[in-house]
Amino acid sequence: MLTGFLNLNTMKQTDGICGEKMKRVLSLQDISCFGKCSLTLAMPVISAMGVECVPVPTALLSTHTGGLGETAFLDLTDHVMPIIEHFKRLKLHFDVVSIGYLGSKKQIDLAAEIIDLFRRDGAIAMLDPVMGDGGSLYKRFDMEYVREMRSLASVADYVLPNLTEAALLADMEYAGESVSEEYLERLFETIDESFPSGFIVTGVCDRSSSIGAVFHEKNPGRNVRCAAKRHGAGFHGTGDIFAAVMAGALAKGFGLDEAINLSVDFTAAVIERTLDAKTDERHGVRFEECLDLLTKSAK
Ligand code: PXL
Repeated sequence: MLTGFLNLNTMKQTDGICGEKMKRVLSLQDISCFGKCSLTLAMPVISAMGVECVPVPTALLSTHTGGLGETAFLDLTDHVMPIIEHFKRLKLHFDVVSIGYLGSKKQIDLAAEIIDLFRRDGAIAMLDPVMGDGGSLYKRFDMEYVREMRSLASVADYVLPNLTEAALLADMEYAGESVSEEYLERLFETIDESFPSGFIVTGVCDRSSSIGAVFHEKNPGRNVRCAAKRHGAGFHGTGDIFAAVMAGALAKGFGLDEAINLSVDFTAAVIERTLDAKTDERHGVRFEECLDLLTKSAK
């Protein structure tokens, strides 16, 4: 007989009954075993910020689909709603619902339903509309998928596309990573007309040697840039790192500027560490050695 442990049978299954509430993020995306992306980044990154990350895996893959060969793939679409229904029975509260890589129209529809369910209780809905990079769509996606993603983007509070995804969502041409102010003006004008959500566009370079995120503030109308030193190297999973830090920061109640700055700075630190370590681009980023920075700055 164990003594000194909580009696689990007498604990009521309602949220927050056991003491001080922790901020909590629901992270809906795939789990790829090797290659460091989606949930294998979101869970440690959000945890390092002192925020609970509750994963809801949409699929299980051996690796990401970015150049490591044929993946083993298990679709978990049919398991998502039973998990969510259990959470609802437990009356779990989420501060942020964060949506990452999805794989089908059915998963996009599920994501919209989950946003609707938890936003009623005050959750912030954040979407990383993962579809492509460098002007091309990732494997497995097509223009029909882009149209579906547009409808999901219109129900999120914040959308975090890179320039490729922003161009696809806005139905504009992709103009590379170093875009002019005039291009950004046009992009945000189209976005503002088509989406009620706030867009934070990532991976934007300027003429000097910096890279970062741009957010369009509607009132007063201006583009806010948060930038860090540019190293000219791209690593798989940096968009997922950015999104994970954003989710943790929004859950903690950081202001938008503060959340974006933290996400840009942490992503830049991780890229710098990965470059120093001369890591294979496909093997992902050396974020583990930078987590202490995040824990300190997310206090
Ligand atoms: O990093 C985005 C991502 C997430 N999950 C899977 C991917 C990718 C990008 O290629 O393939 C499975």
